[in-house]
Amino acid sequence: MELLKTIRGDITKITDVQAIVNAANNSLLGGGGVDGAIHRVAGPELLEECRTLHGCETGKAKITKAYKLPCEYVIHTVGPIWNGGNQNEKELLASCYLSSMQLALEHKIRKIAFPSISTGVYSFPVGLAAKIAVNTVAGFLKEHPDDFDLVEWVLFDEHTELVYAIEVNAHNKGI
Ligand code: AR6
Repeated sequence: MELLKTIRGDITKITDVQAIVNAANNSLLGGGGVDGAIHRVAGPELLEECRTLHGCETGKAKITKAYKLPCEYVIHTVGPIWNGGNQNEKELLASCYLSSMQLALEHKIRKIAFPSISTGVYSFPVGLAAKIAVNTVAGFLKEHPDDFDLVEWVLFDEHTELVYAIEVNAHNKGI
């Protein structure tokens, strides 16, 4: 079975993982997009726990319980805002994936779902984001070959799903 997958859908409805990743902002106090959807479904206790974390730096990640979501944990990471590409955006996006995977490892999370971090409100180009996402996670899995069973990207729209699927398929075929 392949470790890396893509699926089209709503990440708040995913039932086959222990953790979902939230594309949050520095405050960790909620927002629009996938962040808004996660807070809505998890309920107000998620915001209460997030208040105790005192925000998160761009490229880093923090973990909470998942409350009413059908998984155990939410890993909140803060993607970079795309600003033309010369402001460390690529490295910061890679750092989001590494920080999230590292937290998952520390919590013995073997199945995890990501959204397309930074490609909505934060305007990161989808093709570049997909390459960074898949290459970074694949590199991490290579260093931790026995620690994960599934990493899936849950993509909200058809175009984003297609772009990530191309990267994941190329990786799975060893291209
Ligand atoms: N499930 C999966 N993907 C989703 C969902 C969902 N329920 N809802 C939206 N997406 P965005 P960003 C997709 O804007 O660019 C928030 O206000 C969406 O179509 O959610 O990292 C935060 O608080 C897009 O492909 O995140 C921050 O302020 C992808 O998720 C800011 O937005 C990411 O879009 C973060 O911006």
